[in-house]
Amino acid sequence: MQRGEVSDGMNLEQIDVIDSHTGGEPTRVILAGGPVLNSRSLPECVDELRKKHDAFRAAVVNEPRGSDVLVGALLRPAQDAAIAAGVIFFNNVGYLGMCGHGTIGVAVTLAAEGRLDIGTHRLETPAGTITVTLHDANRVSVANVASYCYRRNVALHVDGIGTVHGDIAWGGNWFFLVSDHGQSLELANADKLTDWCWKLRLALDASTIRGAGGAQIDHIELCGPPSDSRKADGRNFVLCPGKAYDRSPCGTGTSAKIACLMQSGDLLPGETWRQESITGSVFDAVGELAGDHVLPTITGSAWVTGRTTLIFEPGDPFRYGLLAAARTPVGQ
Ligand code: PYC
Repeated sequence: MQRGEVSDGMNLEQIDVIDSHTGGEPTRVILAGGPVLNSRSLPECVDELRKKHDAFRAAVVNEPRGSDVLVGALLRPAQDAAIAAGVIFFNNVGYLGMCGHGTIGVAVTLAAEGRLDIGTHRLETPAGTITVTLHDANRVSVANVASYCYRRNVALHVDGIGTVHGDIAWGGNWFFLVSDHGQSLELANADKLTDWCWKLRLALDASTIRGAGGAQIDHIELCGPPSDSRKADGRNFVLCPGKAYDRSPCGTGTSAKIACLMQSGDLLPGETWRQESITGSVFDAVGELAGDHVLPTITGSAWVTGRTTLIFEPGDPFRYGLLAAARTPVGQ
């Protein structure tokens, strides 16, 4: 067996990774090792990973080697020579269609490894092809997948909270964007915000409210005013599918947000929206209108935080992650 190869989804040795953070939110890029996938298209690869090698996902990002907040990125050779690489993002409970902070982390990581030059490159994700522009060692713009607001002002009854209203929007993942939350979007309030949003998430799953084509809405985004209007135009708190909150302003969540703003005429094409997270990190977002969709470009910075070899000893009782067996994604 090759170094790091997973022969049956349960047979890991060593995997080389580089960790980075984008606006506080971590990304772990797998440089060497990982499952041998027989599928060609990225959506098929995700399916194969989910069905045959999910232990690999859990082992790479979950405790004791990672944490709930970590997003993993598995690189794949691109199908098309004009595309630099394919990338599959995953988290503590499953796989993401696209990940904005993760894409910025991947670009900065590949640049640090000498595998991506300053300039513009295309990457393939399960949600579609995106374009990244590496401005320097840390600063990256991501021209994300076409985004849109699907439904506005949808009422949701939440036990113990009452009725809240949200816009349902796609930015590469599905979001329920809530403004009438009455919550203080402060880092010191993160535990309370997490519990509050999780109640919304459970209520959404129990309801018939879905994204287009019946898709599960697995990200909750609370929107509010910025800490300082000289620094940002809005602040958010985004709760991800596995109950971890995004420390960055969330690239796909910011895309969903500006899609809603642009499609209601509250943000003009070419006008910059500065989206702040509860940690105070900021993404700049600008969009163009394209028919029923918005084409968002998100700009942020990432920094490499570590180079590590993950080791999977055969006798380790938590070889595949502490919570691998215990955790089941809501609604799946
Ligand atoms: O930046 O798009 C993003 C993201 C999604 C989940 C965590 N970060």
